[in-house]
Amino acid sequence: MLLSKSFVPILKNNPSEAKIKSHQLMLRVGMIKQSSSGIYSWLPLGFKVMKKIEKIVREEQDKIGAQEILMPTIQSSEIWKESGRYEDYGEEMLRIKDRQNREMLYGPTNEELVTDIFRASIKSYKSLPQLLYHIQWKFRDEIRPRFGIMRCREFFMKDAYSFDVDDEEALYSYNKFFLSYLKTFKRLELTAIPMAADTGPIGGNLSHEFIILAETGESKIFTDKRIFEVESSGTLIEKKSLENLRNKYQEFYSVTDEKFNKEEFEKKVNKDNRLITKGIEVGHIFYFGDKYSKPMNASVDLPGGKKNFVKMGSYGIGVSRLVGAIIEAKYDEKNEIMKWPVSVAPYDLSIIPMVNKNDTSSLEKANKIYLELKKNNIDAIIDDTEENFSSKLKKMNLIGAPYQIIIGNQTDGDNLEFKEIGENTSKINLKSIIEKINKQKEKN
Ligand code: P5A
Repeated sequence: MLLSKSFVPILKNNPSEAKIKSHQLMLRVGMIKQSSSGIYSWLPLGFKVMKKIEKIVREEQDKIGAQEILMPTIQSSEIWKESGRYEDYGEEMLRIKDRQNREMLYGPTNEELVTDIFRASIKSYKSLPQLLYHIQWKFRDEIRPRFGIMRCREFFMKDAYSFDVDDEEALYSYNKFFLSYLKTFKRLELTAIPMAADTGPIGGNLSHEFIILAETGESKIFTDKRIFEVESSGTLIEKKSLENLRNKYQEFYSVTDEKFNKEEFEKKVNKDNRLITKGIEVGHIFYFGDKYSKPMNASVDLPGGKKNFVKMGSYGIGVSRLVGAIIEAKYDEKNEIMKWPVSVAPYDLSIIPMVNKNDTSSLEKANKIYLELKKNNIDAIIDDTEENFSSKLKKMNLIGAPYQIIIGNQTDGDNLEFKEIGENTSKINLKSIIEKINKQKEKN
C-alpha cells in the first residue's frame, strides 16, 4: 500500500479533545472518526486492527468448542419482559418503536435472545453442553461516553453463552471460558488479571472481570501482586485441571471496587504485596444459574422423565475496547512510538524511502521490495510522499507497524537498513527479513 493513496488521515498534533493516549493516537492517525457522541466510524487503519483482534478472539472461542452464531442488533421487548429485565435495565437501553408501534430495542447484551433461540430447539440433556457465541455491535446509552472507543455508546463485543444440565457442568463451562480468556489476552500481548467482580445488571453470584493495568483505566482494583506470577498457560481443558487453574488465581486477593473489603484485604495480603491501582476491563464473565432460563422456561428433559431449567453463564470481551487497551499498554507517549503486537498490527512493516525530487531510484527500490514482501504474505506500507525523512519516520512511528526498512540512494538489495520500531537499525538482506517476520507471525 502506498501511503499517498491510503485513507490514513494523519493529524500534525494531538487533538485537544482527547484526554487519554489511546484516544489521542486513534484520532491522530485516523483510526476512527466520531459521528456523534459515543458513536464512531472505523477507518481503514483502526478497522484492520479490530478485525485482527476479532480473529484471535474467534479462534480461541472455537478452540473450546463454542459455536458461532449471529444474532441481530435489534431485539423485541417481549423477551425482555419475560425475563423481567425490560424495566430494570433503565435508561442505558435504547428503546425504539417500529411502524406498527411495537416496542423494539437496540441490544445492549443478548441473554434473553440467546435463551429464546436455545429453548426453541434444545429439549434434552443429551444435547448439553451448548456454548454459543457471536461478535456483534451493542448499544448502551452511557450517561457520559468518554475516552473515545473505551467507553462509547455503540461498541463491538464478543458475547458467549453457556447452557448446562447442572451447577457442576456449568462451572466447568465457566472455567473453560476463564482459561480461554487468559489465552486470548496473552496472544494480544496483554497481561489481563481475573478479578472477582460485581455482577450488576447481568446478575448471578459468580463473576470475574479481566483487567489490564493502566493509570487511565476506569476500574479501581485491589490486588495481591503475586497474582501476576501465576502461570496461566494450560492447554488441558480437563475438568479438574481447569478448576485448579481458577483456584490458583483465587488464592490471591484480587477484586474490583464494588467487591472491596478493607479488613479482608489487610488480613489476606501482607503490606509488601498490596497493590491498589487502576485498570481497564477488557472482559467480564458471569455465572447466573437459572436467572433467565426459569422465567423464560428454558428446560431440558432429564433421564427418568424429570425436567430441569438449564444453568447458564455469559462471557463478554470488549473487542473494540481492546484496540484502545492495547494502545494504552504499548504506546510510548514521550517518544511518540506505537509498537503494535505483530498479531494485530495494521501493517507488518513500513518502508521509508528517502526520496528526493530529482532521483526516484529509492522509490523504485521500495516498490520492488514491497512486491517481494507481498509475495511472502508480508503486508507493508510505503511512505511515497515527498516529505523529509524525519517527518516520515515520525508518521510511521505513530502508525506503528512493528518493523521498518529505510531506503537511501546507496541501498542495495542485499544490504537493507532494517529495524524493529524504536530500536537501532542493522544491515540485513531481504530474505532474512522475510524469514524473521514470518517466524514472528507464525508464533501467534
Ligand atoms: C457478558 C456477555 C456483558 O454484557 N453479557 C454478554 C455480559 N458483560 S459486560 O461486562 O457488561 O460487557 C462485556 C465487555 O464489553 C465491554 N464494554 C464496553 N466497551 C466499550 N464501551 C462500553 N460502553 C462498554 N461496555 C462494556 C467491556 O470490555 C466489557 O468487559
